[in-house]
Amino acid sequence: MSIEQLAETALAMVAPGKGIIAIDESNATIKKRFDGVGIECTEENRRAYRELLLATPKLSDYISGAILFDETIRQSTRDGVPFAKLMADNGMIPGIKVDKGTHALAGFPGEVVTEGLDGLRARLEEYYKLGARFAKWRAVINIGDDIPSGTCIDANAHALARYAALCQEQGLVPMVEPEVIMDGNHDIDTCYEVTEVTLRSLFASLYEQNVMLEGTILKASMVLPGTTSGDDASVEEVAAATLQCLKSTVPATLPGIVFLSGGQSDEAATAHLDAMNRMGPNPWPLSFSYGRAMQSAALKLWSQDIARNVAQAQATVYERARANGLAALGEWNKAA
Ligand code: 5MM
Repeated sequence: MSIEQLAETALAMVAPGKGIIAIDESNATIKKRFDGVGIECTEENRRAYRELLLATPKLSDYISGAILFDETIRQSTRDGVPFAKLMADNGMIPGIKVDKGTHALAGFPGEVVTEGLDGLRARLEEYYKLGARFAKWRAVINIGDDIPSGTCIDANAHALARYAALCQEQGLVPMVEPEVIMDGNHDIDTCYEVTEVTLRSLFASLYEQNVMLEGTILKASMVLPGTTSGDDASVEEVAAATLQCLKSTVPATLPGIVFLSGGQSDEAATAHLDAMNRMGPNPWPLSFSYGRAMQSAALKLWSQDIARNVAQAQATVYERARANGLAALGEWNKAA
């Protein structure tokens, strides 16, 4: 796969006013989400829910692609259209989560490393055949007493870079996601420092592994005070700190940065993205790859009557996509 083709896909993922919907919850995570609203976590309910999301009318107005889970990329609509085909037919790029989740980092209590490199080349080859054109791997960095350690940050960066190199070899754009977790009583400056060190380590590893940045997308967390810190940061403070941190660590050759929502409210996730884009021009397009901040409202609505509420839930997905698409341009109007 040529770098030009990878770069073309990467640029399409962050096309002006468009972002990604993350629906790559593993079965354990989607069970938690379904349990929260009283939906039984059967394979058919997971399929029906993912169909609802992907078949939302005119979703591609604001959505360039979706990250799927292994089970989902093998599933089809009720009428038998494979989800990857449904997406491609509607102008959206299929993506696939390829990490195998986080595991305790031996010797470092409280810290985790993401696994999944063994056999990855063959899995990527299969996902490409199934229609995927980008992949995602998420590393988790926790903040707490004396953590994160440099060892944890570097181990995760190394795995992300090895994954990214394999993706490019197999023709998939790697979305690299080092998530600095919001939980904890740390202040916003600590989150800034941890995010800065994490991104420095990541880009050093990507360079060492010969990853072409022109064919790579960063999925970043925002710089926020810890959820139990009792601190409040204004929308402008979060946006300014996040932008400053990214500008001092992320090369301008990267085609784009998309954010995760990480447990922020729907409105906060949209407002922060909007503020960052209003503060531009920035070196790269800044867009979204939200999971919860794209889905929560729709899931709640659907759960009230899964047979009858499909269209209503889809209207909610469209509304969230529209708000975030406008925020990706710095044109979101809270009141509208
Ligand atoms: C959708 O959730 C993804 C994680 O799933 P597992 O924990 O089951 O592997 C997650 O990587 C997600 O893509 C990102 O964190 C963005 O989602 P949020 O909800 O943080 O925007």
